[in-house]
Parts: sequence; structure tokens; C-alpha cells
Amino acid sequence: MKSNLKGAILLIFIEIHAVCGNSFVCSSSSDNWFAISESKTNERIKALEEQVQQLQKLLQTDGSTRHTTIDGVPSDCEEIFSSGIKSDGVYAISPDGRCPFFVYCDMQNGGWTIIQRRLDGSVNFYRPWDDYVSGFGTVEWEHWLGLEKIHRLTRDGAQIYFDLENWDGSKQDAHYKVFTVHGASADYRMNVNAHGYQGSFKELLSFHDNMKFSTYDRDNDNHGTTNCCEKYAAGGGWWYNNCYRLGIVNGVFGKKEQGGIGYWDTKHEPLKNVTIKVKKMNGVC
Ligand SMILES: [Ca+2]
Repeated sequence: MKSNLKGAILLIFIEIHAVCGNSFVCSSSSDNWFAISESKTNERIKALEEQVQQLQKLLQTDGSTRHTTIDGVPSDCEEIFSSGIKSDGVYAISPDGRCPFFVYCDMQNGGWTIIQRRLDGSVNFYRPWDDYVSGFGTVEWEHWLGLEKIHRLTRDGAQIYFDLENWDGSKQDAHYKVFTVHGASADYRMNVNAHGYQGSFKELLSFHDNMKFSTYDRDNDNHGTTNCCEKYAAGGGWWYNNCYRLGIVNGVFGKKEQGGIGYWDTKHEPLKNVTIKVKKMNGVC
């Protein structure tokens, strides 16, 4: 398509050249016949120049469209679920028409896109900033999807759901209806709305509302010179405040009073497994 447009522009320039010679400005003449001919020639040149401009615009549009959008890729797991696919598994998605990436879809509960999962400690979550931005682990099992992808999934607002398992096998959950992660220039600041919260324990995530993301090598928390991530959370990145409530889900795997996966209510509550997933908000903005 692009080469065809370039060819069309070249043909028009050749035609202009044939009409006017080596210069695009035709010679004038006092002779009447030449005056009429000159007038028609100038009209033709003007029409050809307009065609060149239109083709150049088409060429630019064609190029930008082909390189920045992906057609035919679902935006998230819910869209795949709605198309009739009901099996949990790994699927390619593109929330914004840009390059697609792979995620694990929880279809048993209506098409949630998983952004984090802890199952057996096989993946190390003690990671620097760059790893938390790009993501790590394997989407089929334990992983952190990555802040940039989470931003692309939630930039227009999303629901977030925490599936939690205690060490005795009992289950807990926390569900927020409005959650968003801003972009790199804001250090992936997070906003969550506690209105309409539903969960098996006290609402805790809003303690982290409006916080930037922090890792052991980038301290954006509200704890002065202390790095919450390094000192209290075993190096797992999160939106630490001063320091955490629902926010040690990226700590070290294992049952520990501090540093192990868990949350803080009036004391550290250890957790065995964690899955965090997102989905579009209910309704239409
Ligand atoms: Ca600090």
C-alpha cells in the first residue's frame, strides 16, 4: 500500500514535469493562444499539486495506522469470555490497540485478567524497579504482569479483585469497583475508590490510594528516609504509604510474622496464596 502511494506521487510529478519542462513555473507569452494554453496549464498544475498533497496525507495516515494499532486482538479476558471461550488459560490481549501481550485469564469467574499470582514461591519477588515495570515470572503460574501493562489495562478505570488463601486453607477476598494505575511519568501512581467495597475483611487498600509505586531501589513511600519495601516487605514492590495495610502481597513466600505474604489490620495477618485480577468497570462511562 505504502509503495503504491509513493508510485502515484512519482507519476504525478512526472506529469507536472511533462507539462512544464524542467521548471514547475511555465513561461508566459503575450500571444493569445499561448495565454489560454498557459491558463489551462496552470490549472492543471494546481490540480496535480493538490493531488500530491492528498496522497502525501494518505501516505502518512497509512504508515501511522499500520505501525501503531493491532486489529482483531481482544482488549482483555472479559472480551474473550464474552465471545464464548470459557476455559482458563493464557491468551493474547491488547487493551489499547498497541502491541499485544500474554495474560492468564480467569474464565471461571467471568473473564478476569490476572495481574499477579503467588502459588508456591517458585518465583523471586525481590526485584528492582525495572523488573516491576516490565513484569517477571510466567503468566501460566507465578508472576507480576508489570506496571506498564497494568497501566494499559486500568488507565480508564477498572475493578480489582484479590483472591487470598489462608494457611489453614480458608479463603478471603477483597473487591474494589474503581482502580487505576497511572503511567511511567507519575511513577505508576495508583488510585482506588473504597466506595462499594466488598470483602471478607476490613477495607484496607485505600490506605495506599494516590501513592506512587516503590521498590527497594526506588523509595516513593511516605516513611521518610526509611524504605518500607526494603525494611518491612522483604523487597516486594508495592504502592507503599507509611507503610502498608493491604500491601505485602509481593513479600517473600512463606509464613513469617513480617516479610511473608500477608496484610496488616491490627497485626500482620499471614497469607499462603494470592491472586490479583482486574476487569473493566461495570457500566459505560
Ligand atoms: Ca521512604
